[in-house]
Amino acid sequence: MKFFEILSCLCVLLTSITNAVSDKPHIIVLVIDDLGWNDVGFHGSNEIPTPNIDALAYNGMILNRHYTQPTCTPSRAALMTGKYPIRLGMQGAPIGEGSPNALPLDEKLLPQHLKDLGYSTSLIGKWHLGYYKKECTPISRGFDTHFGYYNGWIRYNDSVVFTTDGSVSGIDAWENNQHAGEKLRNKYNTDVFTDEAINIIKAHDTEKPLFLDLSFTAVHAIGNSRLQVRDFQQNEKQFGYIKDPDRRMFAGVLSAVDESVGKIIEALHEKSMLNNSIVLFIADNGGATEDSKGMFRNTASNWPLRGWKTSVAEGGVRGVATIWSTMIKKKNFVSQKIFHLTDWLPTFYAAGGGNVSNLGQIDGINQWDHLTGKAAHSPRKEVLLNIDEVKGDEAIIVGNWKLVKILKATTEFGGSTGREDEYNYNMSSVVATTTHQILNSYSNKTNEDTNKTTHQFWRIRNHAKIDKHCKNRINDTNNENGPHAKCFQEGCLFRINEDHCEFKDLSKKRVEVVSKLRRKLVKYRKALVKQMTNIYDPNSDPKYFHNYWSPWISDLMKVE
Ligand SMILES: *[C@@H]1O[C@H](CO)[C@@H](O)[C@H](O)[C@H]1NC(C)=O
Ligand SMILES: *[C@@H]1O[C@H](CO)[C@@H](O)[C@H](O)[C@H]1NC(C)=O
Ligand SMILES: *[C@@H]1O[C@H](CO)[C@@H](O)[C@H](O)[C@H]1NC(C)=O
Ligand SMILES: *[C@@H]1O[C@H](CO)[C@@H](O)[C@H](O)[C@H]1NC(C)=O
Ligand SMILES: *[C@@H]1O[C@H](CO)[C@@H](O)[C@H](O)[C@H]1NC(C)=O
Ligand SMILES: *[C@@H]1O[C@H](CO)[C@@H](O)[C@H](O)[C@H]1NC(C)=O
Ligand SMILES: [Ca+2]
Repeated sequence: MKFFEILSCLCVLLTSITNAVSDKPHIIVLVIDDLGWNDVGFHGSNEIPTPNIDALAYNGMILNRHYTQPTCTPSRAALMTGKYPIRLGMQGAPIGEGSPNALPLDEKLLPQHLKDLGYSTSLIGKWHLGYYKKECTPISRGFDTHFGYYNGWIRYNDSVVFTTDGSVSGIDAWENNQHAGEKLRNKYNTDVFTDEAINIIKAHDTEKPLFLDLSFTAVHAIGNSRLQVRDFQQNEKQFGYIKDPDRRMFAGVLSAVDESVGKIIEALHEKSMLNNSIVLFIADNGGATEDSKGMFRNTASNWPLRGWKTSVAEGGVRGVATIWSTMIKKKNFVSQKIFHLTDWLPTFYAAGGGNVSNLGQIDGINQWDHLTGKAAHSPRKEVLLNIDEVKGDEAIIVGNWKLVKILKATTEFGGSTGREDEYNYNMSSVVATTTHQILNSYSNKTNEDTNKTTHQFWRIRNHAKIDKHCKNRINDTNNENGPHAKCFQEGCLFRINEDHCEFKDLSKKRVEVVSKLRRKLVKYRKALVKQMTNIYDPNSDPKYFHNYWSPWISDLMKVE
């Protein structure tokens, strides 16, 4: 027997011993791409029913101040490393198709840490952290399995993706580094990803803890063709009451995600895993609203927040988030505490029984004791939202204050309010979901009458709505010359715990606060690694790789 064979036998033995006594929670993360603050029913919109997502939220803990990065790649880098993207050179634009950039290979990622604790790890859907060589792809970076794609988006019906200028295109669909285009061709990818997730749950050996990262294409736009739904005619009928045809498409895309959430909860329940699971539902960044003018606007709504995807205004970085687990102390609750994407790495590591001091220097803060009620106070008091040294955007929150400098083009208010008279929110339909029935069966309120539940859920929804903090904003039209503070040159200071809509600049009145926050930014700037820039490499053209976007650089080629 060779040495490494003995070693691997030993490992198997050791793992099976720890398995037998393992009570580590399963961790399920649902990442929705470019979902807006006001797209879910539980934040107050009546426009698009999201009964399963809302049931998850009302039964769990709504994280009403969960901060992300302004765009996809930086957010996913933060989630995977527990570090602010400025430390990785990933604070700028998302990785472009055929661009030889990637999350630095010396970083140890969330799934790798969880594997140390005995977890099986699976990624379904989007990666977007680089693929120019095989070593950068999910399978090489801690995921036991991956079914999905490497770039920032794919078409919902056939996994094709184009470069931004539309000149080059190819298929982006992979299953454990093998071509998987056929599995996504002529199907709707939200459904395919959901079925894959259910298969992983069904096949899971429950003695082992599972980390499942389900990262949807939805509700990301697909270049200039915007969005795609499962069945266009049916969708037009179902959402005919929404006047904007693009928003009707958005409603269909989001509804499919809502159905998926219900199916995942059901699968976990049927497999008897849910009682020992953490389910986290998050947006990776703010919605790309109708006003965002970019190629990737999806008619999401961040109303009443200001700004959109790419912005460090709240609309770009205050993401939808809710968490459910029997282990979480305060359920049926809206948390106003600050969370950041980087927190999940140490939080999950701690939940899995790891000692967070093994994680080294990270920006993420372990929130597990806070979530489970072992610690009375939230450990996070400040968050760096970003420093983009090329665009000039930057923002930091310390305590009640936010110091922010933003590009003019991304600070307007916009998005559908979903509060028009013709819409009604149907709480009964939330309580009627199987999702609610299942989640409720794990609570102490199985015999509670429906009226009481309905009443409680309305109360939670009122807490999660932030309209009352944005009175000035409510009547403001989408107008960059409006009365709200401009933060393009000197930046603004907002009392963000009250002024959620960044209306009233206090920087001239509270100069000492400004100085304090500036000093913090100076300190962070010292740690900043110059951001990567996208350069399309023509060698990546899918025409050289059977029409697939594929890793195109091998280490051999780099030898001079
Ligand atoms: C997917 O949708 C696009 C855009 O509508 C269309 O051009 C393409 O032919 C579709 N692919 C398949 C396999 O139907
Ligand atoms: C975690 O690790 C640190 C440093 O190795 C050690 O001092 C501490 O006692 C450990 N904590 C637990 C709970 O094991
Ligand atoms: C609300 O949902 C319930 C349960 O699904 C349904 O029976 C009822 O018709 C709905 N009410 C309205 C006004 O749509
Ligand atoms: C969940 O697990 C706890 C502790 O093992 C047990 O007491 C409870 O009955 C379980 N609940 C359900 C709904 O299975
Ligand atoms: C149910 O109530 C018991 C006793 O009050 C408590 O110990 C337990 O944590 C509760 N379980 C849940 C899921 O809230
Ligand atoms: C907003 O507009 C409504 C209707 O025009 C009006 O009743 C309300 O007083 C306005 N609120 C504010 C804060 O201006
Ligand atoms: Ca995104």
